[in-house]
Amino acid sequence: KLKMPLGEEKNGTSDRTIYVNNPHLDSMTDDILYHFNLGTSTHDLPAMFGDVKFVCVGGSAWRMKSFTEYIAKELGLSEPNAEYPNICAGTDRYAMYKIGPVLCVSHGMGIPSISIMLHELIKLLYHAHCTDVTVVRIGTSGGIGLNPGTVVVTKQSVDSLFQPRFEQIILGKPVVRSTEFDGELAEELLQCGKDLAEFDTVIGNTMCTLDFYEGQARLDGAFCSYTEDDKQRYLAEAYAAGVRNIEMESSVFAAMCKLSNLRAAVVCVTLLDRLKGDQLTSSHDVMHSYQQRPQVLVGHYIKKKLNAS
Ligand code: R2B
Ligand code: URA
Repeated sequence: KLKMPLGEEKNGTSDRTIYVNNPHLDSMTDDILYHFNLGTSTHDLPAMFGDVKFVCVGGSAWRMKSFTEYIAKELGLSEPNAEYPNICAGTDRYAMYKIGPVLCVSHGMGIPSISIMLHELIKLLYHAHCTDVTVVRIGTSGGIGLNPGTVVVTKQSVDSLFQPRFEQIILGKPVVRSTEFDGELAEELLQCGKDLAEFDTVIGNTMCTLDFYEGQARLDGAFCSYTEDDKQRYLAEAYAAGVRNIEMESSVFAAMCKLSNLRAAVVCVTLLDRLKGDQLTSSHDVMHSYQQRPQVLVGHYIKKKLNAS
C-alpha cells in the first residue's frame, strides 16, 4: 500500500506523489496526527485535504491566519465576513487554515518544532492522496550585508559550518541528510520578486541554527563568551560561503521535503542586518510590513501558477 521512495526522483517532473518511508504505517489501522488533533479514523482526510496543491508554513499561528485571509483575497475566493476556522482548533500546538488549494500551517520556532509538524503534515498529505504539492516556508531571518526588508529565496540551507547538510541523531547514531532545494522553484520565486518590484529580492544560502542568540553569533544573549571581532569574523566567513540570511528551520524543512518528494522552497524576509547589530529595533509597523513581503511574493507565485494551469 505504501509507496517507498526509490532513492532519487524518477524522471524529474512526472512522478509527484508523496512518499512516506515507514513500513510500520502499513500495519496501523488508525493514524493519529496528535499535534494537529486529526486522525485517519476520526477525519475524512481525502475529503478535507485531497485538493491541496500549495502548503505555506510559517512560525506564527497569527501570521498564517493573516496569510490565509490575504490569499483568499488574492485568489478571489474571499466572501464578505468569511471566517477561516482553525482546522487544528482542538490543540494549541499548531494552527492550520485552508482556502481552496492552499493549506497554511504554523510551525513554531526551531528545528524540533517544525520537524514534528512536518512528520504529521507529510502523513496528512499522504493519507489525503495529494499529488503535485509545493511547500513554501515563509518566514523571518537576520540578514548579512543586506538592507533590512530584503527578501531572500534560499538556494541552499547550510549548517553553522556552512555545509548543506542536516544531521539528526537516530537510535544514538548521527544520520546526515541532504538539504538541497528545487533550483527551478527557487528561480521562479526570485522572478516573482522581480515581477512585483515592490522590495529587494535576492537568492542566497540560508544558515540554519539551533539557537537565536549564541547560535547566531549575537552579543546580546544571557551568555556570550566572544568579542564583537569574533562575531564579525564568523559572519564574514558565512558571507564568503554565500550565506545571506540566518534562521532556525530551513535545514530540516529541506531534508524532510526532499525525502518525501515534495517540491519545496524557503522565502524569508531579513528583519535587520546582522553586520550592524543584534537587537530588533524597528517599529512594530515596519516589522509588520516586512513580514508581509514573503506573503506577497508567495501569493503572487500561487496566483501565477493557478492562472497557468
Ligand atoms: C526566524 O525567526 C524565529 C526567531 O525569532 C525563528 O523561528 C526563525 O527561523
Ligand atoms: N530570525 C532569526 O532566526 N534570526 C534573526 O536575526 C531574526 C529572525
